[in-house]
Amino acid sequence: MYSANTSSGLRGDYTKARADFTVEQRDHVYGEADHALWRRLYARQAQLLQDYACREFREGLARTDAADGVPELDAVNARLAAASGWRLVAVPGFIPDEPFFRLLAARQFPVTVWLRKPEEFDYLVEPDIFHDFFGHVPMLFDRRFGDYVQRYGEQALRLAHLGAVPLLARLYWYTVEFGLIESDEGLRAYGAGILSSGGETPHAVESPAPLRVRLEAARCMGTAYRIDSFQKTYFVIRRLDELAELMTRDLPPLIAALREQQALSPERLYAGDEPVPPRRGRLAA
Ligand code: HBI
Ligand code: FE
Repeated sequence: MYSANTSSGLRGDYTKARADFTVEQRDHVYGEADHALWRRLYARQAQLLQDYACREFREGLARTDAADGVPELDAVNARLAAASGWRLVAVPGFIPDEPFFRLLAARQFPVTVWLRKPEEFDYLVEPDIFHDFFGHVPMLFDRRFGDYVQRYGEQALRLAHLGAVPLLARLYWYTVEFGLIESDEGLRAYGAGILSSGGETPHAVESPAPLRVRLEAARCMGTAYRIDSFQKTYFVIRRLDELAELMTRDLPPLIAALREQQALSPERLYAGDEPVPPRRGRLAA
């Protein structure tokens, strides 16, 4: 059952949400058409992943056991808790920053309950359960990645009074959503925004069009991002441990310096950048 909340401008039913913005997933009914659409979305992405997703994502996805229909979060929670201590909670859709960070800091990942419509197969603006679950949950099985996301939530709460949220949001965007990793299998994606998108998956890894640079905290937090097109710059890590390490750095001085600075453009390189070449593949020039 879909209902729109028009006062917030967000899609989803926020009327039954608790103070922490969580809801009961079982109050949302998925029909056979939803399950069929899920299976189509899953099949398309799962086939791309073999070539484009990092090993940890592929292994995590297998452990979700969600190929056959819209998953029940509690069924996955038993396995996820044992693997990494994370727990999935249902939310009506996009939630405000502070409750979002509180959930992450408590190792609870918010998953939107509603699924897109068939005509939105390739693209939608707000996160739905396919993006949130298929895109984000596999990596949460990895303890190193899970530690990063939890610490991100903790630091965002701690540093919000310094005006850090827009800067940290860029880091989240360019890692959790659009991150690439150069592993023993070559360049691969781990970001949920990439791996839940049929078009952006090959683009991010193989297209000669976007820029790719080695992840550096200040460079990444200083760079503006696009929400209406494929990314113009991707940041590349070498090891998943790098991410949690970023969150143990002394961030307040970095935040103070960056707040004074104009946003960097995602459409050009800057002095000191270490460029990373695309992987040779179907999209190579
Ligand atoms: N809420 N459900 C949901 N999903 C998100 O990814 C999300 C959110 N609220 C805030 C938010 N993301 C971002 O603005 C923060 O990362 C800054
Ligand atoms: Fe996301």
